[in-house]
Amino acid sequence: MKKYTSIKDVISLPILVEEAIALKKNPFAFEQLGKRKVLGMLFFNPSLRTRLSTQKAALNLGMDVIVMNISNDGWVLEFEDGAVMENNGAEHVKEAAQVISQYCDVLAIRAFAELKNREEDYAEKVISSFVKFATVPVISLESATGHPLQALADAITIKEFQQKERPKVVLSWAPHPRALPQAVANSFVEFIKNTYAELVVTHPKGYELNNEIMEGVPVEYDQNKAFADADFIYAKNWSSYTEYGKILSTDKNWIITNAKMQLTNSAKFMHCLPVRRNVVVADEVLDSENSIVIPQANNRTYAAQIVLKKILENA
Ligand code: AN0
Ligand code: CP
Repeated sequence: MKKYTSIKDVISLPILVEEAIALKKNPFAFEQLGKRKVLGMLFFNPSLRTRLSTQKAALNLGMDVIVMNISNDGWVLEFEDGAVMENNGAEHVKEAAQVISQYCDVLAIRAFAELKNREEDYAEKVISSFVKFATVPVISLESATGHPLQALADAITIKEFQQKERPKVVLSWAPHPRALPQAVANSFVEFIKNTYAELVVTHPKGYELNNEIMEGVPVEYDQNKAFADADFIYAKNWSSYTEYGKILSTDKNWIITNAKMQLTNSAKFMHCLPVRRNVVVADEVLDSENSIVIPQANNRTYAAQIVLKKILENA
């Protein structure tokens, strides 16, 4: 693997999932592979799971890790080609990416959508500039439009918990007081489409995701209907893609409650976390036996570890 910024970098998702599950059984089997190799992580946004699980994955492979909260501690970066840098930008990504590449063997970056301009966000300015100018492999830790390490962990979790060959997996929009990116939902759809599961997406009108990503995936606007016979409910809020970055609904009927879960086939409940309790999902669901959000978060380590392993092996 030469980089990991989207599903396009994955040759076979089912095989990658199997390999991650095997690695989870024997996490220190490759502790020599990363010896004297450095993972550099740059965060433009906050993180708990991504930062710690990716660091742990690197340590399991014998790597050293350096981390920088680049928004707080770094120079403001300029991304525009040919910019006359009289304003905020103090350093161009051209230099920054090349310099950082001399300090590390793999570079991982978190840079969320700004949710102001759809074209700019979907052009992936930040991560694609680092891919272009860095001289080492780049990993996405959530970019403007995707969160591929989360989606890989989600695919691993579904594989571990599924009780039938073709489980019904429902991605349900849920309310949230702040405008959130579509990244987690986009990657979840792109990845789960590449498994044997039956995927259905449910959301209020106006929350349609990008057409290309949704190609071949049914949308059911009635959440109750979508939940019928579901084996997995994956809750996530996202802001509107069509009316870009807007909150069009805060309808509390979309909160995931026990009554909603009763409509399913005793579905497992999933969420990428962090989650706002009793806003996105009721305590009764999150605290129930059917909630698998904690093992799901644990799988972030093995998702990151299989990706780092493939990058280190250039396989
Ligand atoms: C972020 C998002 O929705 O993209 C990160 C999720 C992993 N969530 C929040 O900002 C709450
Ligand atoms: N799920 C996830 O990416 O969590 P963090 O934002 O805490 O890293």
